[in-house]
Parts: sequence; structure tokens; C-alpha cells
Amino acid sequence: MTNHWSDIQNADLILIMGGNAAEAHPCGFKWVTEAKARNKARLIVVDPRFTRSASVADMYAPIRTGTDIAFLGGLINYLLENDKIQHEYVVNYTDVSFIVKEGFGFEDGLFNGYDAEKRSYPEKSTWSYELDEDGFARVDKSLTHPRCVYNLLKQHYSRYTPEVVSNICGTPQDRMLQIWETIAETSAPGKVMTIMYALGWTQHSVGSQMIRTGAMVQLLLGNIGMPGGGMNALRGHSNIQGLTDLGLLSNQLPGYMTLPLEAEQDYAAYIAKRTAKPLRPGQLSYWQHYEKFHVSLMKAWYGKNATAENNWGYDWLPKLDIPGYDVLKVFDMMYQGQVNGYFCQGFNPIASFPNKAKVSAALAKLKYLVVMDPLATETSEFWRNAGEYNDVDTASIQTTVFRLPTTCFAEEDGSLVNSGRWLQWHWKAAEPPGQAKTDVVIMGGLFHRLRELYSKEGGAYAEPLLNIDWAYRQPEEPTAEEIAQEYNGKALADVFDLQTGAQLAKAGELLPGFGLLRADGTTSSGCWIFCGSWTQAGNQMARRDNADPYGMGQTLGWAWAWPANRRILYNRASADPAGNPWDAQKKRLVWWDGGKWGGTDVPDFKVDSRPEDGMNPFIMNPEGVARLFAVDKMNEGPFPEHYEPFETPIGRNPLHPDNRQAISNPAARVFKNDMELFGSADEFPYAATTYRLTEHFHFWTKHCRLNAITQPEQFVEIGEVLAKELGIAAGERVKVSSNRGYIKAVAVVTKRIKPLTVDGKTVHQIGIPLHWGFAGVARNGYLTNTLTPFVGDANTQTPEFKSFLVNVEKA
Ligand SMILES: Nc1nc2c(c(=O)[nH]1)N[C@H]1C(S)=C(S)[C@@H](COP(=O)(O)OP(=O)(O)OC[C@H]3O[C@@H](n4cnc5c(=O)[nH]c(N)nc54)[C@H](O)[C@@H]3O)O[C@H]1N2
Ligand SMILES: Nc1nc2c(c(=O)[nH]1)N[C@H]1C(S)=C(S)[C@@H](COP(=O)(O)OP(=O)(O)OC[C@H]3O[C@@H](n4cnc5c(=O)[nH]c(N)nc54)[C@H](O)[C@@H]3O)O[C@H]1N2
Ligand SMILES: [Mo]
Repeated sequence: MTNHWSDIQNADLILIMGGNAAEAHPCGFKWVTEAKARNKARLIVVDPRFTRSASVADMYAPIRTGTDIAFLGGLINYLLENDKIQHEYVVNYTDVSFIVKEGFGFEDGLFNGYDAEKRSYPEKSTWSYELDEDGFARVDKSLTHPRCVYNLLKQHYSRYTPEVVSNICGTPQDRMLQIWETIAETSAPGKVMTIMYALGWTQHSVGSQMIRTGAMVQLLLGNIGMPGGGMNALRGHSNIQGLTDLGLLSNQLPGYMTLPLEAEQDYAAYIAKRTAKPLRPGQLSYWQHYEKFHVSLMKAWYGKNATAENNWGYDWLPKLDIPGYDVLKVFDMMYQGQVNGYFCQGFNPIASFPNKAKVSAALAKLKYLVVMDPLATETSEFWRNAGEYNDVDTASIQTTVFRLPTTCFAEEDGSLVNSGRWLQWHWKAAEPPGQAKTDVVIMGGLFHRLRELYSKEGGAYAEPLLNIDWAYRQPEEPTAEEIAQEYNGKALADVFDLQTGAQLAKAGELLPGFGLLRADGTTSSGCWIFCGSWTQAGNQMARRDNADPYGMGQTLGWAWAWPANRRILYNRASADPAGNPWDAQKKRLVWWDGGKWGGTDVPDFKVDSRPEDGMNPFIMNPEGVARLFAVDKMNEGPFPEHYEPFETPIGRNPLHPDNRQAISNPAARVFKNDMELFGSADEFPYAATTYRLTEHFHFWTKHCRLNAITQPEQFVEIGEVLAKELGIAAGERVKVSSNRGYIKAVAVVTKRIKPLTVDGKTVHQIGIPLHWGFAGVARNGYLTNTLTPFVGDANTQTPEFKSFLVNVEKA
């Protein structure tokens, strides 16, 4: 979240689109209720299904799955056409005035530089701003230059008229226009909309671009950096935010730093590439500090072994030979027989990953599988024949499966990072049952045994392992406190102010913030954005002061938020260029008091930067402003474009009816065998989507009798019109099949899903909850992911769980 849960109470308008917070985030949803009570805030829900969130909304519109870029692109067009943008904000705080390089272009669904063979854009050099002699981006504040972002944006979305959008989304035009009109009202400087989204946006082959389109809308309306505004990703697992913060993705390092690529063997070049100089005069370009964060990380990992002479152990970092070993890639490699062993820690892929048949076949090719989990998961029993629910030939599977029972969060101390970036400490509440051990003990034990073997027997390139600094009091059992302090970071020598020479921290002290991190090896920090969470003053994550002096829910004394205990990111944008809040009455966040920045939140800014110096709020970008034009950061192009899901019910992209290359995301990676497994609408006519229910949590709660009682049996949702057409009555069993397999479940016939008219056809949508399987105490069911396609978003590789094609028959 750019903002955080309790800040939602400050919204004037709430758009829930691509999520169903009332169902999946019932506790956080109370802040929506609070906003309605406090501000008479209105709630809009756009979802293929009339959901529990929709049931308390002021306005609801149905949408065909996978078409949100069209809906939001149409909204962008509407805002520009009707002059409903927050002018001062947009001109000063976004790149609308920036001039794009000559050669950039878009034609018939493709940007310039497309390579159809590679299914990608290898040549993106023109996807950037034109630079002047001093290396600064050229701008035209009059917004008349034909290649300034404003005009390119206008041109790109001029195709997204209400007729065109309604024809793609199936959303009735009158309802769509009513929603656009309501949203447009928040272009007034003091009026704010927040967007709450989750998997209804992420789990598409164009998921990242859906989210970007939402962010672009928020920028045009001046809603980013504002209390009650922002782009709010409602995260899933209780600590999934912490997972990304700590860089637990194959191409990341902690704190959103990135692993080097194979071509980056040279340390200086690696750092130089990541420390972009300001692209406009007077801007901060905060990533210029990258080396300080990087060296401090290497000191945390390698201690005394990381030295200036060995480039702080740069050679010990893996260098990526491909963009990343994301989970789709790894399972495809496994499927190809290229993986011997797999550690499955807190992950149930046969249930949660697409195309169960492929995942199951992949697991069967392993020599060994280690499952670390408190529960006996389907994955740990993938070899077990469970009749119709897992019809495998056990005898033919040779994989050795090791189960290592772990604890769960309630059985250990530690911190969880919530969606709002708050690190909240929790305390152990119970002893673990049986032989369960914490993940730390298991992984630490494995590390010790491996290191012992390497030091005794040697082996290929053992240095990265042998050089690790493991200075915990009990090496076999590092405590949560020790690990948290390591993430925070310490002074390894006295730390001095670079300008005044004043001493800021003594050797051995915990650091108060990342401003003290140094690139000379005198500081350590395992995750720079967490620096400040455990200081000399103690564990900041354990703070529980809910005082709210400004009545805006910012509660700076409750837990600790990264970065720097700041609650709302980009909050400098809540004030105008002169430093006065856009709304001094109700939306006061930070302001210039004549000498420094201060206010009700920790300023996301250089606190002594005077407004007349012209530094802009988006300090992480070298240009200092937010990007409506994504330059070369997105794999499928700088402006989001509507592409159909890989399995499309209409078989063509209405925006580019004659270009087959532009039907679905042209830059999404598709593995060879999976292309053949996509189904088409003549065999599988219905658009399906999958989702969660409040009463279950993924595949865990079917191990719990009470949950099993509240949702006793697997079902699918079918609209009344289709059910009638197919002669299916409520409560009858149906067979739902895709080109990859089938499931059987009880039919819930509902008014909540209505047929939509799309591209001249009637499209029916089918809703499929995901919680059933063949392990646990609940009544068995089919794994929903038997149906889903093995393709992901072109940037994140998140699978397209939310739009695919099925057929439905009586079972
Ligand atoms: N009780 C409970 N709570 C949970 C979980 C759980 O299993 N149980 N899981 C947690 C996890 S890990 C996560 S990630 C979150 C997920 O939170 P959500 O994303 O809110 O949950 P979902 O139910 O997967 O999907 C949300 C909605 O997206 C809609 N949708 C599908 N396709 C589209 C589309 O193309 N456009 C739009 N606008 N909407 C679409 C679906 O109809 C559904 O209502 O929930 C978390 N909370
Ligand atoms: N079709 C479809 N598929 C989906 C989705 C969808 O919307 N539709 N949503 C996707 C999303 S958002 C998610 S997050 C995934 C979820 O996919 P998974 O993460 O694979 O599913 P979970 O059941 O949450 O599995 C997590 C496992 O972690 C275990 N666990 C809990 N605490 C601990 C611990 O402290 N240590 C260890 N080692 N294990 C622990 C639990 O017992 C559980 O078995 O599913 C994805 N799959
Ligand atoms: Mo999730």
C-alpha cells in the first residue's frame, strides 16, 4: 500500500476493483465502513461478480474478467476529454510535460521494436525521454509539443471511447459513465479517492499493467501522496509484504535491490547502473545511495570477510543467467526433468499453482522433495492416489518425499509486515506440538551441515557458504531478536556526519535509520528499508501507542512502518509546490513551515529542501516526478494497452481485430508445451475466474473442522440465465472442464453473475472458489487449479488465475 489500512477512513471515495476486501480482508474492511460513517464516503465496486463488497457499495458495475485496462483506459480518456484532472498536481508532479524520444511509436496493438519470434521487445531505447546537452530530460510545460507525454497519452487513450470500452468489458455504458463521473469529481484538489485492489488485478497476463493504469488514474486525479488516497495493494498471507521487502524473489535482494545479471561481473558497473543521476535539475534521485545499502547488506551477510579489496564479496553473489527463476520457470524446468531436488517451505504448489497435471508430473520427476510445513499438504502427498481427486499411479512415482514439520506464527516470536508496511512484533503464544521445529532451526541446521561438509570435503565454489558471518549466540538457534537487529543494522565503527564531522553513532550501536548507512564498510544492515525498526531505544515494532493526535489515523507510535516510520508514501505530494496542503482543513499531512518540512506524518522528502528549490515529491525516480509514461520499465510497453486473456471468450482483440499478434499480451512468456494447452471458445465457451471465501484460508483450513462446517462442500457459481440454458438446477452436481482437466462440484445458481454482451456476443462467467483438495478433515474436493492455464504476467510472472475458459455440463 502507498497508504495504510486505518488511513482509508480519510477517503471521500473508495474504489474496490480487482479485489473483494469484504471477503478476503474482512478486518481491514472496517476502515471502509469508517470512511462511510466519518466522511459520507461513497464506495464503488467493479467486479465480474456481485460480491460481499458490492453488497454494501453505493455503485456496482459488472466487468468481464481481464478487461480492466479497457475500463480504466476509458476513464483516462474521459478525464482528459472532460478536463477532469488536478492540473497543478499533474503538471508539477508527473511527467506530462516530458518529451519522448523520436522513434517511439504504437501501431495496431504493438509498440515499436517488437520481435515476434522472441515474443518480446528487445529494443527499447526509444522508450525514454529526450535528453538535453547536460543529460537532463527535455520538458515542455506548455504541453503543446506533439511528443510530450501529455499528447502521447491523450492520443493513446483517445481510442478508448465509452462505446469501445463497453463493448470490450461488457459493462453497461450508463453504469460505467456514472462511475467515471463520480471518480472524476475527485480531481478537485481537496477530494480524494483511494483504490483498493488485490488479485483481481495481479493474476492476469496483463496484471502489472492493470495496476499501472489504476496508478495513472490516481496521478491524473492528484490522489497519490494524499491521506485517504493512494494505490493500495491488499496483500495476502499475513507476512507476504515482508517476503517482498526481504527480497525473497529469485531476482531480488533485500530492500528492493536487485541481483546482478550474468553480464554484470564488474562490481563498479553493477553499482553505477543502479545509481541513476537526477534526470532533472535539483532532483534527489534517492537510489544514488544504492551502494550504501548494498555494502551494508554484504557486511550483514559476510561480516569481516566482506572487504573493500574483494568488492564486499561481490563475486559471492549469484549472477542471473536469465531474467529470473520465478516459480513458473522452475516448475517448467522440473517438468523438463532439469531439477533434482526441491525445497517446498510454506508452499503447496500442487494446490496453488496452475495446471495441476503439469505440476504433479513435474514433482514426479524429482529425485527428492522436502516439504517444510505444519500441515500434511497435498503437495507432500502428491504421490497418493485419492481416487477421483488425485488419480495418480503411485507405484510409478519414485520421488522421495521428506516431511519436516514446522511451527506456525503463533508458536514463535517475530515480526509480520502488514499491507500498510507496518512491522508489528508478536510474541509466542504456544509450544509447538510433536516434533515441529521453527523454520529458522531447520534452515540453520541445514546450513551448518552443508558448511561442515564443504569445509571437510571441499567442493565447487564453496566460498559464498564458507564466508557467511553467523555470529548468533546459539548458532543452532538464532533468535528472532538477533535476526531483527541484523536487519536493522549496526555501526561497525564510529559513524560521523559526512558534512559536519559530528559523531552520529558509536561502534556496536544499533542504527537509528538508513541515513547513517555507509558504503565504506563501517555499517551493516540486512535490509536497509527496515533500518530504524530496532534502535538503541529498543524494539520499535513492539510499540503499541495508538494515540492519534490529529484524528487522522496516522498513529506514529503504533508499531513501525518502513521507510523511516513514514505512514504515507510520497506524502510531499499532499501539498502544493509552495508547500501548502491542497486541503488545509481535512487533508493536512505534511507542509513547509518556513524552515523545514513537518506535519502529521514523517515527510517523504529532504526535510530542509525549500519549496523554491523545486525538488519534486517522487524522490525515488531520477526525474523527481511520477511516470505516466513508464519508459522502458514495463516489458509490454510504456502505456498500458488492453490485451485479451490468453484464453479469450471472443477470440480476438476488438481494438486490433486484424492483428493476431496483439490478441493477448505480446510480451508474456509462454513455454512451448503450454501454448498447445490453451483452449478456445468453441470448445470452452465460458469465461471462468477463481477466488476466495471468508470461511476458508487457502488449503489450510480444511484441516480444521469448524471451517469445514461453515463451508462444507466444494461449489461453483453459475448465473441463472446460463443455468437455465443448460438445464442445471441449484444444488445439482456439474462438471467444469478446461483444456487441462476437469473438476466436479455442486452448482450454486445465482443472480449475482449476469451475462454480459461483449463484441456482439453473450459472454457467461463462472465463479470457482479455490479452497478444496484431498488432504485434511473437510470433505474432499477437486483442486481448482486442475483447470487454470500455465502462463503469467509479462513482468512479474504471476499466473493468470483470474481469466480462463471452461465448459460446464451436468455431472
Ligand atoms: N478468508 C480468506 N482471506 C484471504 C485469503 C483466503 O484464502 N481466505 N487469502 C489471502 C491472500 S493470499 C490474498 S492474495 C488475498 C486476495 O484477495 P482478493 O484479491 O480480494 O481475493 P480473490 O477472491 O482472489 O479475488 C478478488 C475478486 O477479484 C474478482 N475478479 C476476478 N477477475 C477480475 C477482473 O478481471 N477484474 C476485476 N475487477 N475483478 C476480478 C473476483 O471476482 C473476486 O471477487 O486474500 C487474502 N485473504
Ligand atoms: N486458481 C487460483 N490459484 C491461486 C490463487 C487464486 O486466486 N486462484 N491465489 C494465489 C495466491 S494469491 C496465493 S498467496 C497462493 C497460496 O498458495 P500457497 O502459499 O501454496 O498456499 P497455502 O495453502 O497458503 O500454503 C502455505 C503453506 O504454508 C504453511 N505454513 C503456515 N505457516 C508456516 C510457517 O511458519 N512455516 C512453514 N514452513 N509453513 C507454514 C501452511 O500450512 C500451508 O500449507 O495461491 C495462489 N493460487
Ligand atoms: Mo496471495
